[in-house]
Amino acid sequence: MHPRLIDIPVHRDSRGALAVVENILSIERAYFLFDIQAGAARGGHAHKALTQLLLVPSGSYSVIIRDDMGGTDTFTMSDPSKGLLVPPGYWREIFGFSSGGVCFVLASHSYDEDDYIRNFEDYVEWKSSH
Ligand code: T46
Repeated sequence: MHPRLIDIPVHRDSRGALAVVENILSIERAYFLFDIQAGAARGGHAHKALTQLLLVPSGSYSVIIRDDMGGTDTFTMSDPSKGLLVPPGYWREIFGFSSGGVCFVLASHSYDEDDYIRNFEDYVEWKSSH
């Protein structure tokens, strides 16, 4: 499975909207990026085993997904009813945060620094054996 946008069901009524993430991935951890400075970039790594769903509860940001073959996909996240499902083994860079932009992440596993590959050459080498 490649990284892809998925629809998040939204229940909207006169009071506003409620979005539900259910039965998409098994979740052990949630975290969010906020107060991101203009021009700052996050990510710049791949995960060996972690599956993530990236959401945008407010504002906007962009994500570049790279694979080891030079393939690149760019996703602009601005719709709370869309999530970016990122399976293990893809390089990602997160940038272009709007003022007040929040990247909310649902993750399949607890934090483990050993799951990160933070150097692109190491990532390409790791992919060649996985
Ligand atoms: C990702 C993007 C979207 C923890 O101690 N626990 C945690 O659960 C996380 C996610 C991070 N940290 C610590 C590790 C670093 O000392 O927080 C610090 C910043 O982490 P990092 O440089 O990895 O942050 P980002 O924004 O580059 O990446 C994060 C996630 O790490 C990553 O999984 O996909 O957000």
